[in-house]
This record gives sequence, structure tokens and C-alpha cells, in this order.
Amino acid sequence: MKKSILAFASAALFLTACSDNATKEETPATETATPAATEPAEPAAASNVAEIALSAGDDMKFDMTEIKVKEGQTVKLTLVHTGKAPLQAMGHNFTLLAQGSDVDAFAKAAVNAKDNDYIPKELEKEVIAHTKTIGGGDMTEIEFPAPAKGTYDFLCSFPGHSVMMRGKFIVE
Ligand SMILES: [Cu+2]
Repeated sequence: MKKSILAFASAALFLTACSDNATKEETPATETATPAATEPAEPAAASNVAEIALSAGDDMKFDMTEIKVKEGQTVKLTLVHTGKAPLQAMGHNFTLLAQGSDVDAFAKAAVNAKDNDYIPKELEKEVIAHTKTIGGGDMTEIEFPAPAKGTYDFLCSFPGHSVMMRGKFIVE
């Protein structure tokens, strides 16, 4: 049974290939069906960027204490300082720490790291990504590849801020 269908199909193919004019209307229909089937691969690539808009003001708080992204995404994070206080008094940054890093120990060391934008040099290898420290009315943006699936800590490493300004960065 199968054999005869195949024979018929190839005979039909042979016929369409030969009689070009008569079957022209049918041929484009089957051709357009093929690209449509392969299209869904494209939107996946477009969503590969996680755009995160984080803000903090003079109240010393991030507006998000939980940030979620997906593994493999590029994280585009914008930090906006919505306050008015200058950097010296109310500086903010976003600092993402590697798993196993101690937020409190990092914050404590950061107090003495003003000359390195509040990133302690001896703990730099525990930092996955960080923005620069900004003052009221400023904004800054960073881009980095999302780390492996898991939960990470983020904080503002400006002296005294991490008590209020910390959260979880979750990679799903
Ligand atoms: Cu801060």
C-alpha cells in the first residue's frame, strides 16, 4: 500500500515538474508554508535581553527587592537615583555578588573603599557586576550576562546603605 502511494507521489511530482504552466498556481502555496514553519525560532532571540529598571531615592530604598531574569539572558540594568541628595551624602549603586559571598562582610569592607567607588578591591572577585555610584538626579546603566541559575544577593555598597538596600537577584 505504502509503495503505491509513494509511486503515485513521485509520479505526481514528475508531472508537476514537467507541466510547468498548468500547475504554477499550486506550487507557490506549498512554498510559503515552509518558511512559516521555521519562523518561531526568531522571537526567542529577541527576548534574550532582560531590561531591568531599578530606582532608589533619598529614602535609601531600592524600589525592588527581588529581580528575576532567565539563564542565558543579557541583563541590561538601569539604576536611577530619584532623590536630590548629592553622591557624598546619599550615593547609590547596584552591586551583584557571587553566591557564597557575605553581604554584610562585603558592605563592611566597602566602607573603606571610597577611592574605588565603594567596591573593596580585595573582594572584587566576588562581584558579578556593579554600576558606578551615583547621586540624586543621576542614572547609570550596565550590561552583563546573567550568571548560572540560582539566587544571588545584590546591595548598594555605599556606607550604611546595605542594611536597607539589598535584595535577591534570581536567575531562573
Ligand atoms: Cu545607596
